[in-house]
Amino acid sequence: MLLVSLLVSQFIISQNKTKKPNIVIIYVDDLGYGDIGVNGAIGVKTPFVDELAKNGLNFTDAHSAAATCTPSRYSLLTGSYAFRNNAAILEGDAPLIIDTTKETLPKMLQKAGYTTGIVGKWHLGLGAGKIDWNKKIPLGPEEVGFDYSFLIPATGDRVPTVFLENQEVVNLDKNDPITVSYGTRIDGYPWGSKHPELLKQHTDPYHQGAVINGISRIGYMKGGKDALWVDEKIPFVLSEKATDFIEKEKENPFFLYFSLHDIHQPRIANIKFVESSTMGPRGDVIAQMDWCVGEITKALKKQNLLDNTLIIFTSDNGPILDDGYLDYAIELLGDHKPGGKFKGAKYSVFEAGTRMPTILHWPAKVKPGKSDALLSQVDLYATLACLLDVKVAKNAAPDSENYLDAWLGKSKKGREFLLEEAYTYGLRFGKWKYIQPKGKPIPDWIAKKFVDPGFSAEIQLFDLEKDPSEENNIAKNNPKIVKKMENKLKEILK
Ligand code: NG6
Ligand code: CA
Repeated sequence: MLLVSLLVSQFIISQNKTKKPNIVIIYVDDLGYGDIGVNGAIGVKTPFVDELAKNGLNFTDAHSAAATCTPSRYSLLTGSYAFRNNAAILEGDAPLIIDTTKETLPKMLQKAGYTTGIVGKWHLGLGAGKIDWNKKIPLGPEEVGFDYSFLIPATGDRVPTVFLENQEVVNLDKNDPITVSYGTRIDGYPWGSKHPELLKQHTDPYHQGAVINGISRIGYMKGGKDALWVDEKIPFVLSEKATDFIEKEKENPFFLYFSLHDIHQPRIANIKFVESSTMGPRGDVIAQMDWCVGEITKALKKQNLLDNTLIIFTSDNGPILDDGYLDYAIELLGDHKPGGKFKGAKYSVFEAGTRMPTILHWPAKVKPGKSDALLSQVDLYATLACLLDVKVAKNAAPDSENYLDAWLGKSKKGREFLLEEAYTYGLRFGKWKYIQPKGKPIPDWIAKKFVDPGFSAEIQLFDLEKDPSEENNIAKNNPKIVKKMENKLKEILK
């Protein structure tokens, strides 16, 4: 009897060891390299994220594919550079930009036996033309490879401000249909431009459309009153949906893409987090984001799944202080450095635009530590396919390369060259950083954000080992490196 139970328990242990790991990507919005405790945050504490770093691998040179949201997310899910599809920040009523005939990261994982779910920000477009928000939307996460979806359709600062569950508006009263408009003003919710007295936060002129929950947005909207989200409750709603998914799928290997609204604007923290930092709303929503991370790790622990779940914690693009809402992020910053020692921000080709806080946590297989391997999120597709021994479909993921050993900390060797997409291109080659010249004037709406996008009529080259903050352009002294990188960039872009 003893022998039998011993054998059974051995069998269970060995089964657990070979069991496919669950995969959770925690994708924070606009979080900078320096915005987490382990990377030097000042003025806000991130204990749950720091705990992941303590028991996982903290990467110091891992990148989102681009310096803005839609392009980065496109690359993450398709393994393809955004420029191939002209992917740029989308309005809230834009059609789906992912080709549904091709394999994607979630479809590859479905092939490997995973149940797939997305909870949170989508921002990759929906439907094929004009969206009817009052019916099930025909093209979206389901067609891209997600078995379950609970979405913020675009951004917190764009209409419609409603959640979609499996591509249907949650809590929609059919007698109060939703109309959305970008460009043409429509009657419905009052406009911020006309009614500043309704606002919790003032904004620049670009964010003065529909006022909903005291916040003016980009775009205009009518109807759907019962379906409107309450900004202050978003972190709770999303965390609950994500933990419900974990609980429901606990028996199967699952993939959860937990795509937080924080710390994107409007940064409207729940009262639970107000003044939890010394940096005002931007710091408070970092604390709020950290709490959401804790909800996920607690849910995994509760199901006894934390050990064999591969969590990747990262962000879609660099930090931004003023993105249009007046929440005093600049004034209250103190000594905190959102991009760490790196120059740049969201929208910028300098390092902070794409160098992301990145932690991989998988206690069953990965030893804690730090890695300076040069890595890109575009490679997660091929890397996870290799981990699971799945073949990437022939016409899919043209830019995704397998760096499994580097992602698991067995090697420090990542990419030889790495593309950084912004409003111009950056290319990394070891310690070298090349920036493609762009003589055009800085677009007005970026210039107003106190962000340097990195435009210059001249070629820029930096030695990041000596000059991590990209201050000294040494292109003229290094013609051979410049030529090599120019050629490589041409080859990538052709
Ligand atoms: C910009 C918006 C900004 C923000 C950003 C998307 C203007 C002037 N600014 O176009 O408010 O929504 O798009 O951010 O419209 S991202 O993180 O999703 O890329
Ligand atoms: Ca973003």
